[in-house]
Amino acid sequence: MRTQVAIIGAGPSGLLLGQLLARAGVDTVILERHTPDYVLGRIRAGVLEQGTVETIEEANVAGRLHREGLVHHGIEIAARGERHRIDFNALVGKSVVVYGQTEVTRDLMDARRAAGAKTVYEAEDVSLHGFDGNAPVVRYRHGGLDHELACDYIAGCDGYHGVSRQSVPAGALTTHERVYPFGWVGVLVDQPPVSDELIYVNHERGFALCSMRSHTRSRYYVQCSLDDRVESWTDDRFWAELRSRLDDRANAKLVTGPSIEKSIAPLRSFVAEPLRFGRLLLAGDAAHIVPPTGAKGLNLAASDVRYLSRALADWFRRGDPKGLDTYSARCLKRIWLAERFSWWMTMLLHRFPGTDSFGTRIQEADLTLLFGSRASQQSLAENYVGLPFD
Ligand code: RFL
Ligand code: PHB
Repeated sequence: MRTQVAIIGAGPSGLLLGQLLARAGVDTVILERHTPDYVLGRIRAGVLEQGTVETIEEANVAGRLHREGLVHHGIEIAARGERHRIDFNALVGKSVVVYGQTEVTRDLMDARRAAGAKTVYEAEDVSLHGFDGNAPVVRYRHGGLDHELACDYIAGCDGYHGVSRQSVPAGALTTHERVYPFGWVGVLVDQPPVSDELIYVNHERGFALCSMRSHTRSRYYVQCSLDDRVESWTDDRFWAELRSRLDDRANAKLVTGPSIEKSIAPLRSFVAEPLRFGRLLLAGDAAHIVPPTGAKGLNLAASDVRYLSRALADWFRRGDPKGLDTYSARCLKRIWLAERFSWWMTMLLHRFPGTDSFGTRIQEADLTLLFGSRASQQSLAENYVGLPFD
């Protein structure tokens, strides 16, 4: 089999890239390790920046997003018994859209199927070869048989644990990492959200977040210990812990119920540089991870894919290598800005086990600055809604 771009991974990065390239007339094959149901079963991000929405529009898959997505003009930050609204409209004249990653992925899967583009699900033992030359090849097993996919470029969209980044020779890659001493336990529930907007909570018992997927489906998180097991978080324990971290007004609105999904995510910051190795290009979580506090993971993936789709289209249509040559540097500029913001939101809102009095006072000063300074609120708003593309 032969294609122009072999895409490894059918998460949001791989599917969005496939759709943008299809619209540019570039042929792709996606190889995905899991089944479509497995991919759709992972409950992850919920907030889309305007730039992400525009990229999804460019891929022509924004119909349901515009019908069902909830436009949010601000968020609330709760700390020290007060709730402060960060008014995106007033501060930066922009908004975000709440629409789950699951739904984005489903829309992209449907569009890919409708376009007749090939996706091989349950592709095993994917291995990447020859990307340092002109004729890369991807080998994999499917249905008990060995297969070979020849291509012009390989897009590594296979997430943090994928094979693409691991295929780069040691020494060609520089990595930067921060592991945080806690995780988030998240619950999805078919009950209306406590508020029209997201509430981020800094509480002495730890961080909490009230988010949503629709007017009837809520997503809640609480900071948990790194060695917690999901089985030890019964629904009753989760609701009691969440209640203990929310203010009276939020608690009066909280409707609990049986969880329809529950999972624990560790928090990590990670960047691998550069994003290009000859004819292998990394995008999304394959190249970088942010802690979810700033809602940047999916948006950053979409930002890589926006640059990559244009770079590949320019190459295949006009033989213009400029986009591919500058791909890594352009992505990394945005990646580091999102890494900084996600790290800062994480430091601001969590309780760090073992932090000394200096660390505690600095966090308090950061909250005082945010609540008292329009400039500080504007900086948060500017980053949260998404920095401009160059
Ligand atoms: P994904 O979504 O991980 O998709 C990668 C795909 O590649 C497949 N794959 C392989 N396929 C073939 N061969 C192999 N060897 C393969 N290895 C892996 C995988 O099965 C998968 O289908 O990466 P992508 O597309 O770059 O998308 C990135 C986003 O998913 C990610 O940034 C966000 O979901 C991050 N994230 C969150 N972001 C937010 O903005 N808000 C959140 O609340 C939020 N919660 C989360 C998250 C990420 C989590 N992870 C990674 C565990 C919660 C969790 C639990
Ligand atoms: C979510 O709805 O899952 C969500 C929203 C905002 C975040 C993280 C997660 O910062």
